[in-house]
Amino acid sequence: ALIMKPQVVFVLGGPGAGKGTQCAKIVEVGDVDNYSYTHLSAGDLLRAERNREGSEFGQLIDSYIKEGNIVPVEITIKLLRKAMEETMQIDEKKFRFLIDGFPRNEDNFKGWTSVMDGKADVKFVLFFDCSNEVCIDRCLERGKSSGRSDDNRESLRKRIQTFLQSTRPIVSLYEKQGKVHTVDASRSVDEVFADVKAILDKEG
Ligand code: UP5
Ligand code: MG
Repeated sequence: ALIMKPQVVFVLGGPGAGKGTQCAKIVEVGDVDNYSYTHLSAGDLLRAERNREGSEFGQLIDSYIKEGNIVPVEITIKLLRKAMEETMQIDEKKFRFLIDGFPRNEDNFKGWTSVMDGKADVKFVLFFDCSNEVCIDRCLERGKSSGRSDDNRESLRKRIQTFLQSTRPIVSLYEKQGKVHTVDASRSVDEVFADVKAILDKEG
């Protein structure tokens, strides 16, 4: 069978901007409206690898996440590639991916380019723009029940700093390529999704 080249949308935004929430909604409407995306959260994949018995990277991932630092790209790319390949093996029509929370810095960007250039197409970037205050409030609120080791004030301070210093420049880089759709993510889930849906209706 002809294996399609993965079509990728990178989903970026600060901690708590709503990347995961909006990706879940995109997947939900997928069948009805014809864009059937598979959601891959780089953070979720890293947390699963951290928790996997026998993982050689467990300790490293754990400390990086707590400190709000960005895990070396070799590890993240390996997990993303594996997830994409497994998805397409099960169903070859599932070649559209929302890659949530990646690439977060230059190391990620260069790693993706060197490994995936020609193997996957980056269609565009969905950027959820949200003030630091709103981001922090949402994560602290979620922290009451999320069990996430980084939903506390100290980790959040570092996550925000990492976002501004390392991830924002990557968004700018894609902006220069005309590939970014920015959405005001400080509004309600449904208001944000209305914009997201309009973008997807246009871009496919
Ligand atoms: N919520 C969502 N939308 C809302 C809205 N419009 N109005 C009101 N509330 C809203 O949402 C966060 C919370 O806000 C939820 O409680 C939600 O109900 C509510 P969510 O959709 O989870 O936001 P999201 O942007 O996904 O936030 P998340 O915390 O997942 O973002 P991060 O980017 O910080 O976390 P991620 O899991 O991507 O990464 C975690 C860590 O992993 C990183 O800090 C890093 O250490 C590591 N990492 C890497 O090293 N490399 C990678 O490539 C990826 C991650
Ligand atoms: Mg998330």
